[in-house]
Amino acid sequence: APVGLFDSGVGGLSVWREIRRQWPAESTIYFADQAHIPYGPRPPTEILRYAEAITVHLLDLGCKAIVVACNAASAAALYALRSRFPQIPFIGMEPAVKPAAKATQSRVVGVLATPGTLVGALFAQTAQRYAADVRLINQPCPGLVEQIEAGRLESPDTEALLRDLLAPMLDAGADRIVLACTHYPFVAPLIARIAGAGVTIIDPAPAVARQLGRVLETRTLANDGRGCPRHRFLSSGEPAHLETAIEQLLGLHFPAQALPWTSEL
Ligand code: DGN
Repeated sequence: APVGLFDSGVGGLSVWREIRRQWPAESTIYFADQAHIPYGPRPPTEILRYAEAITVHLLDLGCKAIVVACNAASAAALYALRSRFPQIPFIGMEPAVKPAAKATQSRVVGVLATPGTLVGALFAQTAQRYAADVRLINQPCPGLVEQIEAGRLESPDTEALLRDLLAPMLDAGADRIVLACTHYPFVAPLIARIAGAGVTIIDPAPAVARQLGRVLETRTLANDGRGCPRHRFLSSGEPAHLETAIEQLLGLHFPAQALPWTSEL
């Protein structure tokens, strides 16, 4: 059975890439809710409604576990999904403040996220745990998801936007930058260039993929490696857009299918 993943758009592909690297025997179904992107500015109740509908669909397609490959959706919906669908495990995104707080030398950590993630209870809990040890500079990044969806990873306007967004944390002496939105790893090279040597960027995708592996092992759901893994890509928006993104962001060619059902939500 496949592992299901979903995101508002192409960001979760940064998590998909890591899952495929760590667990090459697993089949996957990736759902991009591009009809409703961006999730960031939407109320949590609305995001939860989409997340539940997507979960029902992924269950219909036979998924054995679901990775909520979106920080905004994890913040808005993870606990509710776990209690509403107890029959399967959910793995969510958590801002990687812990490894950053452990490793920082300057005791200043920057966090980049969409506005919704930073005001959510999930983030408040995480932030509070480390508040005594490190100074967290939380930076909402309106507009950055849109640039990445449009494939503008290295363009001058994306660079200008990022320079503005990074200035406060760099001025404050941050030596760790946490990417708390799954879209952002695709601009990590640009962030690294702006931040310069001495600043480490932390992408939680490898840890999330490891966590998925532990969950599959514990529940004896891991694929035995027989048979050929299959990967499907679905979009509630424009499938051609998803195909182009897969090619541009991952250098892979996969067909994507349209799913019109979300227009009924
Ligand atoms: N990739 C989503 C996240 O990790 O939060 C982006 C949220 C959005 O759609 N703005």
